[in-house]
Amino acid sequence: MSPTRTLTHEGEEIPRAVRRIVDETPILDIHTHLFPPTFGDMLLWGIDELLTYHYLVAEFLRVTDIPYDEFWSLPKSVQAERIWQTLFIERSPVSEATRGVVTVLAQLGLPLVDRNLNAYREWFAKRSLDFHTKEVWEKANVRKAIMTNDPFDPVERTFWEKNTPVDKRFWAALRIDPLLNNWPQAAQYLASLGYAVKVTLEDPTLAELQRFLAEWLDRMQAKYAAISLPPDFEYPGAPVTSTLLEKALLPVLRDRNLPLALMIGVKRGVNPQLRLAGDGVGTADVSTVERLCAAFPGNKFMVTMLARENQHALCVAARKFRNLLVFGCWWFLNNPRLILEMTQMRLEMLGTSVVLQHSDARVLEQLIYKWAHFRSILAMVLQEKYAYLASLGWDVHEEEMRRDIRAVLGGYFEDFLELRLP
Ligand code: FIX
Ligand code: ZN
Repeated sequence: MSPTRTLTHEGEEIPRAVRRIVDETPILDIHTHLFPPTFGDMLLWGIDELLTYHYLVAEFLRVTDIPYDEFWSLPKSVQAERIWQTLFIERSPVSEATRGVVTVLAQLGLPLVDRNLNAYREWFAKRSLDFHTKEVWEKANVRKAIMTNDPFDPVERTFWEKNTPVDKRFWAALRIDPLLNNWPQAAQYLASLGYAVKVTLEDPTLAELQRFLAEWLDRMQAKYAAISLPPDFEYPGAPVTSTLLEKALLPVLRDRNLPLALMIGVKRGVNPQLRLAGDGVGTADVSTVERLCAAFPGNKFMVTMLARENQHALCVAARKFRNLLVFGCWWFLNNPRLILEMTQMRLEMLGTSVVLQHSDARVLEQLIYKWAHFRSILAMVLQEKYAYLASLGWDVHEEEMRRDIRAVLGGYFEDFLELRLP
């Protein structure tokens, strides 16, 4: 039996080496709601945006009796002040979303003793957005962020139609929720854009729909198309849904060797008075993912599911289908306890053929906390995995750790993009 090793091949203590490499590895963040500064107000940033993040709105509204409409009528700065006072001063910021704001303030070097919101505001007000964006990117150590780009949003659409520059830190993803979730409304909107699309899915409409998809995938140079779906999403399912997938979306994506991202399990508007904060979660059927992967072996699917209950079966499905990439601890799963469970399970079932996390950042500075918090958990999980290998005498090389960590922090998505299926 070789002597128990606790060092890497290069002679560094394994826990220290893992943490260092996890921190040093730049991240490809494959799902965010961020935009480049050239997209103007679509890029949310600063302390008031951080405090009015819909996760915090939900946590605020549950502990106050303010009428919903009264809250929504308040200026954003007043909403932020109420949330700061209620969740950070009258209560300790121990939830993941409140703790995240404190992480951001700490990493940006702002004093936390005084808890002076107006002093924070003055600091942010003095920041030039370009410099600030650069500093946030560096602190989060993100190499690219993939956006959520919605041609059904008339505001965002104009930025694309004007060929607004997108800098190299950003890639696009074509988001097309209305297509499968509200086809009649989507058809009406596409017709208003000049596509000869009717609600009845006859061949001319399908051809026009393929033209729309191709034009926007190419205009954005999108890396994937994405749809969020309710827990009861099924394939085969409603005839319209099956036809839209089989005769429009999947053929166009296959021709371009681009994946379809399915984000399954969201119940939109369970409490509509909370607006963006009003969505809920439901357990979905992983069999639908299996049937899609089996029915379309030449298409690539990226899947994240919102219910904790779906995670193990999704890992099993990924073991069966090489055209299935599992990604992220999405939304209500993005809490340390669940991230730890999912990260261990995914590494143990999929090795490094998985993208373990995405940030879902809506506000620029969230990149800092979402990735700082995840890196701590990833390091803890990998320290145990590599220490075990070393204890048996396996030679743990730094370059191999770096390779593995880059994969699970987005590199595997790049490999998946290159994958050409027969
Ligand atoms: O569908 C999505 O992209 C979700 O991530 C959003 O709808 C959600 O509001 C969110 O930002 C969760 O983190
Ligand atoms: Zn999202």
